[in-house]
Amino acid sequence: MSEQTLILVKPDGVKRGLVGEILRRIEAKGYRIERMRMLTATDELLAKHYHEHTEKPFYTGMTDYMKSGPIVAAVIEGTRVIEGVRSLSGATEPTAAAPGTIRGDLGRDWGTGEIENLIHSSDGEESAALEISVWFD
Ligand code: FUP
Repeated sequence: MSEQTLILVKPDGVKRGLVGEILRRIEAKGYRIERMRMLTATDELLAKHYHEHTEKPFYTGMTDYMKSGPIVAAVIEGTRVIEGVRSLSGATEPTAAAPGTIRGDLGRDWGTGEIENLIHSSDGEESAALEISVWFD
């Protein structure tokens, strides 16, 4: 049974010219881009998207980074795509993310105090459905 996940190429990915490379890895794996748009995130969209994190100490800095430039939002489709794109993305911290992953190969700590990790991908069926509705309502 095919499923869908939501990815965001974050502002660092767009600024560094990595939109093509990140989408290339997802497409090369065999998944299909079902919808895509470029936009600049707002506080309102981010509060819905990151509703689990709104009370965390890192929330303001993280959302400032997420609003710092355009992002690319896409719906990706395929069997077990949620798990598959999480695996392609790698661990949250790019310094520690395994080589071979998007974050591990293309990301690093830039000393800004924020985790600039290039890509967001939904972590489960429920969050995928919610996040698709946030960015493509
Ligand atoms: P991930 O599922 O890997 O995208 O990571 P989380 O959902 O745990 O966190 C979402 C985003 O919050 C991360 F991409 C980066 C940011 N974050 C921080 O800035 N500091 C933290 O301690 C944890 C997460």
